[in-house]
Amino acid sequence: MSSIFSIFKRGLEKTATRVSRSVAGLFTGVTAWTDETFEDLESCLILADFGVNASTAIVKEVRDQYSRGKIATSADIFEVAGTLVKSMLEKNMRPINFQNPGPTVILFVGVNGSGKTTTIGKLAARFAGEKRKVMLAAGDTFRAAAVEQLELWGERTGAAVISAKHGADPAAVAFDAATAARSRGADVLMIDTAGRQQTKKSLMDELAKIHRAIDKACPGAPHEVWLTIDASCGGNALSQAREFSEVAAVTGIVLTKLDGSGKGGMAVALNNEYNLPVFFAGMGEQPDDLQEFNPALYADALFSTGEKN
Ligand SMILES: Nc1nc2c(ncn2[C@@H]2O[C@H](COP(=O)(O)OP(=O)(O)O)[C@@H](O)[C@H]2O)c(=O)[nH]1
Ligand SMILES: [Mg+2]
Repeated sequence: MSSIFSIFKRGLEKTATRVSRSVAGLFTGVTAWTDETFEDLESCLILADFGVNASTAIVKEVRDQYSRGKIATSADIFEVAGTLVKSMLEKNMRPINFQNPGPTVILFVGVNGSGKTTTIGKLAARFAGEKRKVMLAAGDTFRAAAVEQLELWGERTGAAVISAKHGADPAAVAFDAATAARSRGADVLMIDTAGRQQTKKSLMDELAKIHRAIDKACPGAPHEVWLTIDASCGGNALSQAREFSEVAAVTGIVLTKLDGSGKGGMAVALNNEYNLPVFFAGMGEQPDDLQEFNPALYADALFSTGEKN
């Protein structure tokens, strides 16, 4: 547990430092908290990308407890914020919809560069480590490099990769992969997709076609549709989430690059806006840096000033 906490702590360090500095700054030389103090506190949280709704809720709780004389220091604020953030995140958590018998089919969607292929590779390593038979489908047929990138992860993790030549129909690749996953008795099939299309309508059509192809080969699948989001995009991450939840039946989120910026509050904003569980968080480039999302560790890493073991 301690090492996983240290991954969260390191991954969220930039955000935590930024929040604690700016919040502590609000209280230097302040004897009584005023409307202005609370407004500034809200701005600090919004700047760290907690989102307007969550920031308002945190400030409301802080204000409430302050007026009842329950809290008095900036350290108290961290405690209130940590507790609230943890419970906000927990309410959307659920286990992965693993099928028994398999295959469990997980479709990955998200803009180019958000971390789909890397996440699939890292999860292939994780699931293989849990003794699951993993297969991968190179559904991003747009770019030859994307297929090679997935094949490399296949070699590293021992997962079979179903691919087709550059420019092939991604729905056909998904169909072949789901068929193969069934006949070969795979436990998990993860399907990569391209993140870009000329228009939103064509992206929607393509994802719907992939969805139908998977369901045809493997009735009821995909069992999960995960949207990868680059947390360092800030507000843009929220608009990506909106776009993709309109074009695909997204069931969960993988938040990547939490380490990349001081915008680690994004997990909270996404949760509040879309009520989707965050399944994994990427906090660096190493396989171990992709961790199962844990609201308590996340909240502690952001708001605890002391060390935890
Ligand atoms: N720092 C950091 N980099 C990441 C993380 N996840 C992915 N990346 C990097 O982001 C870049 C784009 O990732 P990729 O998986 O190719 O994105 P895709 O286009 O959605 O498939 C690569 O250079 C990855 O190494 C993360 O959690 N942290
Ligand atoms: Mg890719």
